[in-house]
Amino acid sequence: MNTSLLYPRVTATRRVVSLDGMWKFQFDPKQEGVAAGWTAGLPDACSMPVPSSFCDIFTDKDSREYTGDFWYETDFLVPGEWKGREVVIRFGSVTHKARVFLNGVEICSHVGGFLPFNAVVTDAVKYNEVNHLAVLANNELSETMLPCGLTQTLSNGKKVSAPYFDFYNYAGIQRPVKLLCLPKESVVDYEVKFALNGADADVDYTVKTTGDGCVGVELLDAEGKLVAESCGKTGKLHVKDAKLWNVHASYLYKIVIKIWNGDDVVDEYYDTLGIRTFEVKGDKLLLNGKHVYLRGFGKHEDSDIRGRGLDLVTVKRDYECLKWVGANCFRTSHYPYAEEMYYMADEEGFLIIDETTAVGCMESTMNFLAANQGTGKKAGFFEKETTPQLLAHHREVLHDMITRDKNHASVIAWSILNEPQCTSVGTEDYFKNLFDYAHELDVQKRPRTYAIVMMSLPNTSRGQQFADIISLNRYYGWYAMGGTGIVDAEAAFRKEMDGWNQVRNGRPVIFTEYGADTLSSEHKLPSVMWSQEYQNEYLEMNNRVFDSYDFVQGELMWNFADFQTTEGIMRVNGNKKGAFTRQRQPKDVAYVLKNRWEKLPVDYKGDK
Ligand code: BDP
Repeated sequence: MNTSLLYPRVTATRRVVSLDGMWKFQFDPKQEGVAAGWTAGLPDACSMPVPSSFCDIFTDKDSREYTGDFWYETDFLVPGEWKGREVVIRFGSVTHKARVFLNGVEICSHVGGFLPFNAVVTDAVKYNEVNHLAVLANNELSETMLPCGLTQTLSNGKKVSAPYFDFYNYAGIQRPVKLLCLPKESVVDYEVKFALNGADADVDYTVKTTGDGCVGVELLDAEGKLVAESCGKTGKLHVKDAKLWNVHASYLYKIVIKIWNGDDVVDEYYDTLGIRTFEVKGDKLLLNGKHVYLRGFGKHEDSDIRGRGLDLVTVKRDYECLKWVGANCFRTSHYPYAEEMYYMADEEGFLIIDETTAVGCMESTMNFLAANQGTGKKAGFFEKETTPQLLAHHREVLHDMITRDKNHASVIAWSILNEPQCTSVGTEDYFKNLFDYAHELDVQKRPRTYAIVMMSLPNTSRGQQFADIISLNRYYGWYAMGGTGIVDAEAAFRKEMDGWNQVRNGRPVIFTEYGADTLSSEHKLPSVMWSQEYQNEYLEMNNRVFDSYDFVQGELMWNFADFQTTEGIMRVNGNKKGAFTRQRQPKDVAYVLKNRWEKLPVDYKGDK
């Protein structure tokens, strides 16, 4: 089984063919497809673009809200020259579950909707002939997989999703599908860690392959000139006068990994590589040993009609907006994003806090959008009978996220959960298991964090002890003490911050969320909540608080752009806390942010 999560590349030894385009699609509410032979052909299919979420493409509510099994199918040809090599279909993501059938034979299954997986079809494909690919997907939510939620049944028998989280449960084949031809002996993975010695740098690498062939590794500079080389599955590349990767000043080397058999190259893989170090030292964040203050947003993969489907135009526009507003960082709330996002961050010099899909690990009033979940009384999310199952899945997600993303210069920290219920005893075992695992998986030992919910306070949070960076999601002046109450909100906020100072044990605090819903259509003097004026005032109050505490080392506003959520009385066709509209146009607050962030030195609050 080829489990390589390397980004697909065409090289002298590898071929990649895109399978994206118009596929066929059909809902399967009665789960009859497998028994009825739909793997050979869908009886009543419509066209559906891949990649995309299917939801917002439809004009009827039943289709948009469809919850249950659904099918995709397409045909493709495998060139005869590929015989004797490894043939793999690589899915960027299928949300949330998938079973893959080739020419009627089940090849593999996968759980988790935001990371890639491979279907190895070497023995199932017909060469120089048309092959039939069918994917049976499912978008139901549960408490044993991530993100957490429920699947409910309406009185008319239709299933609906009840997410424990605040974003629309978009589903489908949301990222590219690629057909790969690989050598039988191939590079499966590589990892790097860096040490800076004066002007030079050492790159320690480890390469994993499927065989015993000799491994050679070369490092080329941006002009393609060889600057270091080494051989063996582990080794060191010594780079003289290394050009370091930096915020808004990226420098990317190219690492080329080859497997040799005598003079023949058996496999070749390459990747871009930024040399940098990142660490938490005392309450400071150090990039290449120099202090950096984070500014930016929590984001979503979310855009009109496409839903969460990868849209490169949106990806590019987002980076243009991020640069314009003076941001240097974002969190991939609340799931690992498409790889193209990370490669652009490497290129543009942005810092990423990479988050797993662990959102909704709580039953409380915060789950206001999930019908029947707003009791506010339940506790002990990590003490259920089903917790071991959830933990096993969470470990898989963490494993695959770190495996996929560890070599990106842009990725500076792992966010292991967002707003979990973390005040009961069971939290500790659950957290320890995952925080330890993250360190085990990451050779760079990047800092680990999780976003701490409002109700989890310095004296009640049992999870914060495991974090290398304390990340707070706080809404003083919005969910608590909004409007004229903002004066009290500021006082309460400061009181809580004094509390964190008592328990932080020298660690830095960053804000992974703060924000106020704002309709881009609303202006009001004096301000009222939901008006653009109020969002500005809310922000100014928050900024005052951030500026008064030196241990606050970053501010990531919620959210970069307005985004779609489940409908409900708390949301006006989605969450409107964006600095930009869903169409990526600035609200007034974007200018307030720009004005602040462009003036804040990179090393704001660093040692003088
Ligand atoms: C936090 C969540 C985030 C929500 C946000 C909000 O982490 O997903 O969208 O609050 O309410 O609870 O806007």
